Amino acid sequence: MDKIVTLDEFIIRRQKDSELASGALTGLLRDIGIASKIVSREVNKAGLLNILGVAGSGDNATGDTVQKLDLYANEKLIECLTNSGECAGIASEENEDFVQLNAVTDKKANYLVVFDPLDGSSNIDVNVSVGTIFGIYRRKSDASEAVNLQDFLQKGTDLVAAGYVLYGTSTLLVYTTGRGVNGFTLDPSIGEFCLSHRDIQIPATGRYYSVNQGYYLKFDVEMRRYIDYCSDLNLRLRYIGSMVSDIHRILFQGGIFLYPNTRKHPQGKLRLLYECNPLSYIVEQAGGKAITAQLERIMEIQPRSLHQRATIAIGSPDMVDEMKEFVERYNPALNGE
Ligand code: AHM
Ligand code: MG
Repeated sequence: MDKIVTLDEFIIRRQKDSELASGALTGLLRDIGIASKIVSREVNKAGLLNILGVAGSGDNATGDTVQKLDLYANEKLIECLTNSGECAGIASEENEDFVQLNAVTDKKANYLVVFDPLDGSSNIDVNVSVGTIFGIYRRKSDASEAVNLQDFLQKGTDLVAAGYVLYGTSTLLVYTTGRGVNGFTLDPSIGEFCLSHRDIQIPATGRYYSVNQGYYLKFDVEMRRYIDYCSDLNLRLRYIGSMVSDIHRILFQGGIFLYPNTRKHPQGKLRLLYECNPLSYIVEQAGGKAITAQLERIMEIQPRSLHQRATIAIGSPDMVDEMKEFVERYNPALNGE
């Protein structure tokens, strides 16, 4: 049997042979790992809490307030990131503004973490997988000053690490620091994330496409043409409504995930900072591609606000290229019509 490599061991080993990965980054990844173990435990208990809780009152049987899981996950991440003193501030999908973290040590913190604490949380009540998505940046401002908005408005190409945690049939943490993508499965019996998927490579093409086809009539003509093409090819449509799960399938089995502009969401629905950028970094590191429905590389978009949305087409490189060809061929604006 192969020797078990825990997440901690792996990141410490990587730290030794990489210029980029400082001890601080190692500490941050470890903090996120700890927070996600706690969240994983609560996600697994969620069904039970619903049974024991008094419906609608917000209290469980013992009188404790039952907190919404996405807010709970948000708090746990902030708490764990505060503890090590390596994180100067966070921006979260759950907070309107960024949050300056006052380190419990007097260390100067040089990193910022952006995250969606529990993506797809509307799926929790029906026992469908959800996930945490995170990205880590080096701060631009001086470590002796307070963090500012510009620190957080960095492009995806500035990410120093990104990852996701999938709370599914098992809990899996997948991350990159720009040197490939590796996956770790939580072994609940020892409470450790153990290396289970080394150097993940996305297939060049695949049999799956993932889009909310219910919005078909609200998509632009070129996107409808591309979706018709996928359907003509008899590709398998899979849409969980939980982006981490959909992207996870595509990362391993190949395919394309689309969230284009609709009439309700003319800029797309998904958030650039918390969802699109970190997942694009991972997919690109695994050999895939990620662009907007307007064909801009996601990672090169200059963010203008914290909660900015983006359209996205992400996945196997050949499929994203094919989608691009459809847009170039059928987008009236690109054809001078
Ligand atoms: P959330 O951050 O509010 O959970 O929304 C993000 C989720 C993604 O996980 C998923 O891909 C998408 O919203 C589904 O949206 P829709 O129901 O419009 O298809
Ligand atoms: Mg989300």
